[in-house]
Amino acid sequence: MAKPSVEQIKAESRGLRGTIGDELANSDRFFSGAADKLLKFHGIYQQEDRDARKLDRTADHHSMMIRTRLPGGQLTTAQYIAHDDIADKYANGTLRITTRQTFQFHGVLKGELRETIREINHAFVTTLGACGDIVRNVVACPAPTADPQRRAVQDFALTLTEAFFPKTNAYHQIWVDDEEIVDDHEIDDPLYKKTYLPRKFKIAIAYAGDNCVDVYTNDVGLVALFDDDQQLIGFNLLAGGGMGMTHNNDATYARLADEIAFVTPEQVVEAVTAVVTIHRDFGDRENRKHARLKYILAERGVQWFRDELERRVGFSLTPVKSQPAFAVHDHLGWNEQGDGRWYLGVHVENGRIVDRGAYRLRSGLRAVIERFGLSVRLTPQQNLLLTEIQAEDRAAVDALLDEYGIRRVEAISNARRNALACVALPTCGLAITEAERVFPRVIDQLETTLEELGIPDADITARMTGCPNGCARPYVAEIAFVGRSLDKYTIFLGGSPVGTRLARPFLDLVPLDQLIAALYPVLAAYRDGRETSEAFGDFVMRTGLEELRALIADEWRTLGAYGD
Ligand code: SRM
Ligand code: SF4
Repeated sequence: MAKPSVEQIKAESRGLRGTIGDELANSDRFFSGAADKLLKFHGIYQQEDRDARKLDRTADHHSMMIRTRLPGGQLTTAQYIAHDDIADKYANGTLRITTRQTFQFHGVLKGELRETIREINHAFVTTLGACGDIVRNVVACPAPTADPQRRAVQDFALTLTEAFFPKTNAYHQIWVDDEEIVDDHEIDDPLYKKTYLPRKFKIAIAYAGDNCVDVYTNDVGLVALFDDDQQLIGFNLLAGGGMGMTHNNDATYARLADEIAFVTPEQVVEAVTAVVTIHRDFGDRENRKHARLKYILAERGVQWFRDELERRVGFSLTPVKSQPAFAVHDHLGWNEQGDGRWYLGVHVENGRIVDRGAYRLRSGLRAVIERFGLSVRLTPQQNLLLTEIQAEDRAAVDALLDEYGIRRVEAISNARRNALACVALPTCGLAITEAERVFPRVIDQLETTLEELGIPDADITARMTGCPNGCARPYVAEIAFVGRSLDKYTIFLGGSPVGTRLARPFLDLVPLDQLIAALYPVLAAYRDGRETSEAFGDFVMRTGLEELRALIADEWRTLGAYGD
């Protein structure tokens, strides 16, 4: 019998129930294929430990990844501590900050899944809608601010989260309540209906002038605009961004969002809802690789999209307003909140909060958060902000972090500070190569090379992913290493330092241990040929990829240029 399609599974799921409840009660270590698809809507991915599988193919290595949903990356002290407790109690002893300001737990066993989700909910955090064909965690610039106008912008992350929350009671019945699981889902979700969206849908909110959220890579990006008196006037609405692509498949591609319209704060929820319904109604439900909103924009055109959007909202669309040029602030180090209090941005390499030898990041963060009762914000660069710190506590916070060997951002090179890598092996089922586990060593090599070239402070953004899906948003980086085949990567170059231009394929099939060596001549050319304060990505595009490729050692050039 043919396997049911995802569309069929959703349609027949009775409000995302499927067989999850029944299967939770059996003693199998994993869920069936159909339940597996629905679990994603509940924030759960069934995975296999690929290291363990390599060593022993006869044993079962299934476990679950759980993603909590944290709009704008915000957590209270108690919520952070609850996450930290769960990491030991049910998961693999680490917490993983994601590129969309959420936390992931890895290694949770099926038998403990219900307890885990229940404890997450007891901390007033949900996992519902963290994954699946639905609006995902809404990302927003995390910088805490006392300014009410700027805070209002961050509050839209919560407003939009509520607007797009799925209307099913299955989640609570299965995971949280002690009630019997009953199929009482007779009313279709008015927004998502029976089949939800054709694919995932992502929203990010940026302040004008700070693209720390990579706003152009989202299905919907909102850029908050202020007048001369710093009053919020509204948002430029962008649509149709996305990173995912497949090697050797030209029908798939990374795309930056188009600028669609300016909307006032009163119009923004209605406008974004209308965009979500355009995706719902026009997205491809046959081919999941072609189902993101970006393909609708690319194929039907911006004018068609604006007309359709205007038809669906109760107001006339206004053209986008001019906005200041973007920079990217990672919000690391000590910063003032504007109310006499401070926040401290702590660098977390590739988002993995773990104790390693003398570098006891996990214990140290817990200690400082508990001792000073701090709230936390996760950043889209996989870092963490400790917030609401009284001025008089700053020295004590520093001293406590020192005790745990936690490096201050000033001690970290720009190359490392800017780097992002996705999870990849051993948990990600789609990984072709390593990313998170090897990227620190690649950055070591990049640091050494930049030092040798006499430009140790070069402010270059490099990202790595274990496959072309783009989870660390590699295609907007100045340098991207994208997993291509066993231990080999495609190198992309030329994204803008502020996330407003896509990188282009440069070299293909470069082995992991040669990534930086292969780029050495390009980095040297940058040192010699850059204009004053010219960013690396801008230098690459001004010089031209062909000219730079001519500098590359023959052994890499003869491999052929990917995508040309
Ligand atoms: Fe992602 C799938 C991890 C951000 C594009 N992503 C996956 C899965 C769930 C693998 C799977 O489907 O089996 C990965 C789980 C790995 C693991 O073991 O934990 C995974 N994605 C991640 C995270 C954890 C990367 C990280 O290191 O931080 C990020 C979680 C975000 C969150 O909290 O919600 C993550 N993923 C992204 C981003 C970046 C973003 O959204 O800002 C992208 C590119 C933007 C976009 O969506 O276009 C992204 N992930 C994908 C895709 C490609 C989608 C496409 O349109 O083609 C897949 C594959 C899929 O969906 O079939 C994917
Ligand atoms: Fe997995 Fe690929 Fe995403 Fe990395 S980019 S987490 S390898 S799906």
